Amino acid sequence: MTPTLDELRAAIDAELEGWLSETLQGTGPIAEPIRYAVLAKGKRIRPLLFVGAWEAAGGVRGPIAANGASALHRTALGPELVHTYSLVHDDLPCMDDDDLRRGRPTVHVRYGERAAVMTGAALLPLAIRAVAEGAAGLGLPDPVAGRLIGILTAAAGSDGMVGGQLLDLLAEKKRVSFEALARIHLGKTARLIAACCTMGGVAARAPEETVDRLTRFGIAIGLAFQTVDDILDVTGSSSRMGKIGGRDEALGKATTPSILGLEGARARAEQFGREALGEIAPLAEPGRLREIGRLVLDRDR
Ligand code: GRG
Repeated sequence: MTPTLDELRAAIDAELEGWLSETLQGTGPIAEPIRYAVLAKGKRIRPLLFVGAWEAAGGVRGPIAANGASALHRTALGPELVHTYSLVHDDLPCMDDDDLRRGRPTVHVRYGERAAVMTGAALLPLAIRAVAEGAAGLGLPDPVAGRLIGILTAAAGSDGMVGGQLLDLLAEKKRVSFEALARIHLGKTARLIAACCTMGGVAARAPEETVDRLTRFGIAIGLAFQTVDDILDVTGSSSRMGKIGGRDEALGKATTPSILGLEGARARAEQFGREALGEIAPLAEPGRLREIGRLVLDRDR
């Protein structure tokens, strides 16, 4: 029986908890803020997308070893750990300076700035380790494991998330064109989300045409995700979101609602959603990705 989305999220949470406990044993005081950051209540959209893409690419129909599910979920931890690092650093006073995240004080508020910088730095190599271990558990040949790590690190780096974050900071309090905003969203958010989808296809050993479809799905759903994030920053409830709303306006950020208005932004998110769903329609098992796509568009946190 295919697990429901909630069951899959619970399995990913269990893998996170179990793997971190094992991996951080004996690492000293850095273990506590790492666990605090990672085990907070995140939506786990990125690991869900990885598993959804693997299913969509036909991975679910292939032979899975007895410990295959755990290995699959371990590989899925890679993008979640990169994402958590980005949240910890994004919240720092020198970045967006936020006090609340995932419903509780941010890592620098709870443990201090030095610990928060080191927590983020430690999460990145942990992410690579999770993917390497997961790929080995799935029995993937070394070049495929290397490709998975290459996809994740490219999306996280100067040409992806870090580069996008810098563009985002440089654009504060400036007039920004819609095209420039799309570049920021692509870099800071959509590249990592797309990497989850590409990695799912690669881990399933899918044909390149399928992997390309999953990447295009991921880019479109990533752009939808950031557009909805911008909308929620204006309309969402802080207690529901677990972070303070209205920060974009306070920081003078360019956002989709600030350029297109709320209705225009909603229409844009739906358009990205349609583009995304069109990409996966021909795939073997697109059901899970469709469900996650709807969740991205309809979310209130
Ligand atoms: C400081 C070296 C250095 C690098 C900075 C901070 C950073 C790299 C990048 C920031 C990228 C970023 C935080 C983009 C925003 C993406 C976004 C909308 C995050 C919220 O994701 P959710 O809603 O969060 O999935 P949960 O908590 O559910 O996991």
